[in-house]
Amino acid sequence: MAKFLITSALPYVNGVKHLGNLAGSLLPADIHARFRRQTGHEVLFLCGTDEHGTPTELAAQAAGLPVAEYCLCQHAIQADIYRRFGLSFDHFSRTSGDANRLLTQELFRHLDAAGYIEPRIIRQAYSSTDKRFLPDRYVVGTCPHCGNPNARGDQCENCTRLLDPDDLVSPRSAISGATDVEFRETRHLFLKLSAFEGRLRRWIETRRDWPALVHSIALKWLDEGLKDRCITRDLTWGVPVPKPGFEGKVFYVWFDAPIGYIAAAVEWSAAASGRDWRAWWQGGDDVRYVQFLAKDNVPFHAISFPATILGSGLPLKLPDVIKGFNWLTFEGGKFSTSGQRGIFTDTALALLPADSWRWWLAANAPENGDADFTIERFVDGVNKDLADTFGNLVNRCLAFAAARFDSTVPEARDAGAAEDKLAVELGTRLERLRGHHEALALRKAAEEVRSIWRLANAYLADAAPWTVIKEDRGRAAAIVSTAVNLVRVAAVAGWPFIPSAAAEVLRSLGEDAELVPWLEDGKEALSAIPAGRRFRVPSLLFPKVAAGDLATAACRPPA
Ligand code: B3M
Ligand code: ZN
Repeated sequence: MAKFLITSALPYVNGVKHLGNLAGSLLPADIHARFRRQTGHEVLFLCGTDEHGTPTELAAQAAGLPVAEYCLCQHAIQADIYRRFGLSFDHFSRTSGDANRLLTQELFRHLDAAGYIEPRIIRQAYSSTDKRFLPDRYVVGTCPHCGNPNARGDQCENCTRLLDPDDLVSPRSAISGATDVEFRETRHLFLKLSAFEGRLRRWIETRRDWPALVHSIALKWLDEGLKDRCITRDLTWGVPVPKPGFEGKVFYVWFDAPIGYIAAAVEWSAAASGRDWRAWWQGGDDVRYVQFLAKDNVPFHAISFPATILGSGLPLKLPDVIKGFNWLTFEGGKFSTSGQRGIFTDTALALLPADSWRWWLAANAPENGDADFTIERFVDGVNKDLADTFGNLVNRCLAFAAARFDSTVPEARDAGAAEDKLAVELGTRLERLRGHHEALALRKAAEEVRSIWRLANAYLADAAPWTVIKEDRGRAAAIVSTAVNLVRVAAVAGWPFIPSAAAEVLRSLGEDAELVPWLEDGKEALSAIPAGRRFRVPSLLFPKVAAGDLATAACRPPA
């Protein structure tokens, strides 16, 4: 059975992330990790905070803290939020840790020895007002490709193109706003990306199972021709460049950040005996590596990180699938961290259970196009799916069963045609659900879960045990037994999406809520809980939400 190495893009450490960040990598990765564990696969699910680079330095500066202290504290805040969101990482790492420093330097040495690193003199933005070089995000200006007036020195968020600071029109300092930006000569190291064009093209062209979005972004890059990339910076915070003549410089954040995926496995491995990171990162075809990330991260994952790995000559895995996401927008506009626009993960948790957010964001994931979050659609969606469908099934069924069958699963001797038909239908749906998960089709998987919940409700409504029991207690017992099993099926199928509510339901049924094995067969699924098992009715799982409850959701003090 294949092992699954799963990574989510590493969120920048610079402040609490918004729901768009959750929806576009962290959450889908968690849902897939949970599904694979459910189906009996060995899973290593890794993530961590991306702590280097100018965004971090700028944020630390704004917070008035030394950057290392700022990172330590912000890492802890994010780790806690993700734990409360039920993100089941095997390890949540930090790119500023020793493991990543050592690995980054090692990969660099291999690349250098293989001739893929070249020193070049470049012109770097320098501000006399600030008395310093202004790499990457320290300089902002107008994008030469799309005209976005707030493009950053490393990338335009609007058109996703990677930039060099001197591509910007009318550059200005992000620190002081100074426009006295001049370009001074400084010596830096370049990764010869152009040398990998052929190999990357052959590799990417065979990846027919990648989402079209990812495939086309990667191919567009290749079609435009790969430019060698400067991988060092005139900064002090970062991984030091281990090469004479480059003392005092550090690697560019996008050089060391993806190496953080490997470093996370190294740390995970070191934390307990019997773990070997090599069995994952140097594994053969028995390991499938799936990456989850937003579309602006695709070039780094499909082009520059693979080039780093290929060029190092080390036997490290390339991703088997890159699952890229579009944008989640907020009430018709952009979620924005800098503008503090939208709903942020900490606020979300203070307002509603994690599962409510998880469900809606997965069911409406920006998978095949951008998706818009509105309070109205959110409230409508979670009320219908979680309160009226899943929650109603659990409560209606278990409350009736508890009252009329003494909180004990009855015998199902009088099951008949209705249950046979249900079993067939359920079997088909479970198989479809599995297929959607395997295809990383998140929205379709959520849709199928919803259909299973609806099927269960429809069965209960049609079979009407509350009427039948007046004349035929045996038949009512069969219906109730089936329905209690359906509640279990609803929880097991929903578990990757709403893990804590599902676990609560399973516990109330006397089931193991830690290990939630997949259901293979409809008939078996309907008779899994033995007659005589005691159960309890869980307290209300999803109270109805009113738009007014969320009135404060998007209120954030300006950053
Ligand atoms: N921190 C970018 C982002 O959150 C970045 C991902 C790194 S993955 C190695 O958009
Ligand atoms: Zn642009």
